[in-house]
Amino acid sequence: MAKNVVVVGTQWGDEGKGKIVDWLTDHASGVVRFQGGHNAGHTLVVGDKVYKLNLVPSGIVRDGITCYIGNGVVLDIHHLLSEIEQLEAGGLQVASRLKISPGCPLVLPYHIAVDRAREAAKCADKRIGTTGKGIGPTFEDKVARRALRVYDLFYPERFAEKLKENLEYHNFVLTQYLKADPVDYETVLAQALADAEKIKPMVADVSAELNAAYKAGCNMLFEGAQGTLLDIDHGTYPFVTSSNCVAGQAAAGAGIGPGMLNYILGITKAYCTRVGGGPFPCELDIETEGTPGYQMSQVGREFGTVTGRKRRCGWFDMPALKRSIQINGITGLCITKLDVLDGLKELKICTGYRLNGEVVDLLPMGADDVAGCEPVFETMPGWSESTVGVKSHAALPAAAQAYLARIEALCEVPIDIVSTGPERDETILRR
Ligand code: 2SA
Ligand code: MG
Repeated sequence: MAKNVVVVGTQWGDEGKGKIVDWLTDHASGVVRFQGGHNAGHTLVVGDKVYKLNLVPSGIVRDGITCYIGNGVVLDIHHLLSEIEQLEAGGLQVASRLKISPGCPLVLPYHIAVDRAREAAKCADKRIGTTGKGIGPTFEDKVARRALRVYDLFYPERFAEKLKENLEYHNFVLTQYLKADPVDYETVLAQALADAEKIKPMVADVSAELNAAYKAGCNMLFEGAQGTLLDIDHGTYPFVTSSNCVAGQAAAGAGIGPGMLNYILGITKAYCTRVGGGPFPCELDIETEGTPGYQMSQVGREFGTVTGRKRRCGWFDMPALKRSIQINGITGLCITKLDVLDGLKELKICTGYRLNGEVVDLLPMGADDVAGCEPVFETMPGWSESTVGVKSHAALPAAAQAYLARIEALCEVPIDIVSTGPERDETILRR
């Protein structure tokens, strides 16, 4: 039987999922995206080339891997086409290896306009800090049952009619409610229909193909985007993205049964980052030179892949990880960017929060309670040696081994993989 692996971020995204998905492709025939959209930014380093992917699954950088975009992804086809064009200009074969579900809701220019106008209309502390890619408004359309989906593109008259209706609604919101400019119908229609012709050859029954591949014994990787704590249901609501980022979504967002998900790999950075608004209990100052937060930000190159924004940084947050393990049913963890902590005198692990006079060890639900959490820290010695590119557990400094062991003991899930650099071979497989 095939073994399907789901790779999810256990924090607020940018845990380094792309690199691990790439590393695991040696044992897979396909990589599947099942949620999010082009708000995702996955960075891959292959030799002297750096690839930044938004919609195309990370498997594309390796020959022979088929890539799937499942129905759970909201699709800006114009963005997808330019991403494909760029990757192909760099010498990769993309279009012939990419399969797109006809059920993906379309991100259209008015979603982007609404997303941006809505953020601009909010006062600073209420802003979600979205990527401005129209993700929220597209998922709203999906749930409101008015979204245009990929298959609509292939019936131009029907598409034109549905688009008109949709745009009337969105232009009303834009002009009357958000006091922003309307979006032009003819421009959107012409662009969408022109793009439709180009993506048509890539549209396939992803659900049927994945089911057939499973029966044929082909291993698939399900590549999560963003992170568990940005999940629309379980994250720090309302400071979340608009899709389910948890492992269970791999089934619904690709059109397979949950029994076909055999191993859930949780990617966890050795510290925490968050980009955008919302509560972040273990947050550190990242601006003052010489501080741990500054080191995380600079050495970790913590800047948004999509927006270039500085990511906020903080100490390892165990109550958040424990919640994440619970929601995803994590089988094993992969700790990434351990090397970023090299040289810090001491390290802190948040083991619980003080909340309303009690100490809790699980992230509470919703942004308001999370904002009220005061972290309780445990301090451990750091290490002075470099761990960059270390390839075996035994070669890690004793203090780094102790840090990993403490994380493992607190969360009660095995750390199966440790990543010590962006390159594929800078990885320790522990089991
Ligand atoms: P949105 O655009 O509606 O999904 O934004 C809602 C919140 O979700 C956060 N979000 C992300 N957080 C981390 N990484 C993401 N991808 C890019 C990256 C982000 C970037 O890989 O660096 O470039 O800024 C991502 N996508 C969405 C977002 O910050 C909001 O808090
Ligand atoms: Mg990212």
